[in-house]
Amino acid sequence: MHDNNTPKSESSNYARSRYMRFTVLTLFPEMFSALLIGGIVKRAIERQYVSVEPINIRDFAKDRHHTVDDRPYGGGCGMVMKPEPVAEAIRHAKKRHPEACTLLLTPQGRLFSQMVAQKLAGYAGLILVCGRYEGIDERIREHLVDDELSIGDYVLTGGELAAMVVIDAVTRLIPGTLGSEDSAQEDSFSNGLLEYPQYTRPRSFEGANVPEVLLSGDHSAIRQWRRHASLIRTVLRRPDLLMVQALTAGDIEFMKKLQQDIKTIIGKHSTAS
Ligand code: 21W
Repeated sequence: MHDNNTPKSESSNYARSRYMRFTVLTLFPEMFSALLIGGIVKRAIERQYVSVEPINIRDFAKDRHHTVDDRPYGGGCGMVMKPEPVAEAIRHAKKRHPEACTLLLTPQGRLFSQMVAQKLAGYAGLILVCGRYEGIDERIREHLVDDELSIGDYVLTGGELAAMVVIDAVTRLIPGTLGSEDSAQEDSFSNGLLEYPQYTRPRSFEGANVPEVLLSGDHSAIRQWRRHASLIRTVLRRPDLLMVQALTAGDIEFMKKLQQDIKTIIGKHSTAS
């Protein structure tokens, strides 16, 4: 597919500090053409910030029928991916990219997160191994991969969509892949809070108005309103995030005021009833 082997030479663009090579080992390489349909990953590939090279594991099967699966030892339903073609495919990818980190996508893996994405963005290459059927022979995991990733507690039909999630999240952390107007630093999860609500024109939409402060031009008031909105959202929807988030003195003050307001309301309510 988009095997654009060479990054733009560093002399042609001194701002280009990093280049990421994704090599995907899969039985469904065609699935990865979805990344070329549109969006930031497509642009990053076109502008040669990243490359995505899907490699068909079946190409490494040696027998006449290119067999990649077999029945599980010990019995049970379904099929297991044979170790030999997967091992050959991994060795092939590692030989071409000795600096790459080899990751197995599996429901048993470490939970993928923004922090993991940031760490992965520091590698020069990632080799993403996607399983199908009931999984890959355990000896692959033991000897040929550096780490195992899951994207969440739900059951997919294979590792390919998970690999694309990793490619998407890591690509946008490569400097230059986001437009200048956008910054990965400002994302939710990067500051540890959920994002504040966003609005655009029209000012009034089906009777719902944009908050006045956002129209005020008072940038300090806007910054404070957004911070407060982020805090409220995070308290209500993801209090778990606040337990690890470093809150400022202003944040604590704001939340104390909220707490006081809630207490006042509850107090009035119980005296009234
Ligand atoms: C789903 C493979 C379920 C195997 C032992 C005994 C990669 C994934 C996947 C898949 C099983 C990720 C069994 C979140 C996911 C993935 C395919 C269960 C049956 N094993 N992140 N019986 N969710 N899924 N195998 O499903 O490959 S990352």
